[in-house]
Amino acid sequence: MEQRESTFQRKTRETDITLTVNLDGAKNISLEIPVPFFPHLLKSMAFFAGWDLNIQARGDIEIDCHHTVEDIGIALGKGFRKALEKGGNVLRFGSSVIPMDEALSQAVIDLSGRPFLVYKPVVLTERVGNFEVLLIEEFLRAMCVNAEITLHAIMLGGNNSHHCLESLLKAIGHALGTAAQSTGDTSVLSTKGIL
Ligand SMILES: [Mn+2]
Repeated sequence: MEQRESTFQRKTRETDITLTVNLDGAKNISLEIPVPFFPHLLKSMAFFAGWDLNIQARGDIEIDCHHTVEDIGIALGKGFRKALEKGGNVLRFGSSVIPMDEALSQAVIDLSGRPFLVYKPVVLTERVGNFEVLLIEEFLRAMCVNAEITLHAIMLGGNNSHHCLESLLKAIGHALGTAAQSTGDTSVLSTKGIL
């Protein structure tokens, strides 16, 4: 089977992003992203997905971090889809419930080809450090739309915003890793015969 790895580059007036993702990696993760806290979340997700992930990003963060975070979502979604399509059939569904101390989050994924995000946060602080928490929804939507996946990202409880976000991104990573597991056979897991 071909390596399920892809590189995606995107340069606009707002951001300049180069991303490489390997779905069957060894958890080699290298992130150069000029946004506080966000790389911590991405690293958690990539680690539990079992990916290699390299991202080099620059962006107009003097305006705010919105463009950079959203565009990383676009790049990661497109990179994921491209890598996935190099492989054979996959388990398609993945779900995970992951705690971090008092926080508990659930992620349910269908690599359906139909982009859809359901995001249900608990009440969170406006920021974690200097990271604007609202941006996580922008990131997840951009990733889902460009990866063409359905994602239900649900926080079941928690008080500490750092814990809530980190448990959610770990759950998403874990569920993505499961859903993208190769089945090693030729049967497509759809009653339609195609995803
Ligand atoms: Mn942490």
